[in-house]
Amino acid sequence: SDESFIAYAAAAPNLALIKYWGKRDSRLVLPLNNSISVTLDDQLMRTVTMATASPEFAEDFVELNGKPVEVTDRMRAVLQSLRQRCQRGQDLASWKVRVATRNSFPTAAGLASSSSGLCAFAVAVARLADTLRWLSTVARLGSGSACRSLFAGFAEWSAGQRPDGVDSTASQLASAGHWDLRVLVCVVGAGAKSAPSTQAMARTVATSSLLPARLSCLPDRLAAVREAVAGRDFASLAEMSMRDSNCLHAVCADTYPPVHYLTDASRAIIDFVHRLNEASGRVVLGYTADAGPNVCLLAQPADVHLAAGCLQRAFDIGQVVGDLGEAADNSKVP
Ligand code: 2P0
Repeated sequence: SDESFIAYAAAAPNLALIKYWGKRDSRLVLPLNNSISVTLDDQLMRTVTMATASPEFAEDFVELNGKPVEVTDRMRAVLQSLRQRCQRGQDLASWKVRVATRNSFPTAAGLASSSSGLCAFAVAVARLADTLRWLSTVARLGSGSACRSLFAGFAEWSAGQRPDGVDSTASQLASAGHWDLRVLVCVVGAGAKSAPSTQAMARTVATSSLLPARLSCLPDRLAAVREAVAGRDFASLAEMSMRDSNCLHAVCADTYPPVHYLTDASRAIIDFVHRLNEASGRVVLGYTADAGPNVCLLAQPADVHLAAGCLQRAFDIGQVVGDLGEAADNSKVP
């Protein structure tokens, strides 16, 4: 109809180098700790979203890759917060919205689809409502990690201190062009992840006695990552990322009942990275893994060829690393 509004948005997944794991407020999606991520190049992995508002729609409706999906409470929270802030007048604020979204990569396989998915959702609907203020807060309501995907390059999400969460926002640490890094996504399993991260992290907060130890060492680790980014210190960035990934999965194992994301195949890649670095006498690769079995490797551009060759010799590619160089993404971090 002539009266409808339409808006588009695109976002790329981000890879957490210092992980977000645990909330202090689940309704407002307020985290226990700051996290730092790097947003992947959107040429290789991205979510594209179209949002439409019309007085003719009876219900809010969301589809992912062409199929209708449940409109979750988190999506409703994003829609509600934007309806309240809508700059286009009372009509649009009461109209129902249709959101069509498409990922260029596997959904829910631990490849951070929630970060780009809910980021693009928030941006598209914010454009409909014609209000880009408070975008970080709105994206966060959709999914915590989504607020980091608002930025290219390196981003830090500050936990904040206020109970209402207005200071729990993301900001850019360094632009996309600041540092040319590469990420090799080792696709170990493309199936759905074993435990949804929202539930798993709630269980960690409720049961893990190692979580406080993790939180107490994070300020130093965050400072080291900020410094490594500012000074383009690859060895330090890679070491901090590997340590934080190991720490996250240790806390997951300490959760009761335990949460297991890594598989033997994931661990074989992790052990391989340490052997390669030791044999090379320097840090050639770093790794980091999220709420799924896939392992992301960090490398400097000059080492990508060497690393890919060693990986291919070390593993049965079809079984362990997917099709490295084909199905697996060799994403250039902007
Ligand atoms: C991260 N993860 O920092 C961490 C590391 C997974 C492991 O953010 O409940 O889907 O929607 O805020 O953002 C995944 O958690 O969780 C995540 P919600 P989200 O990237």
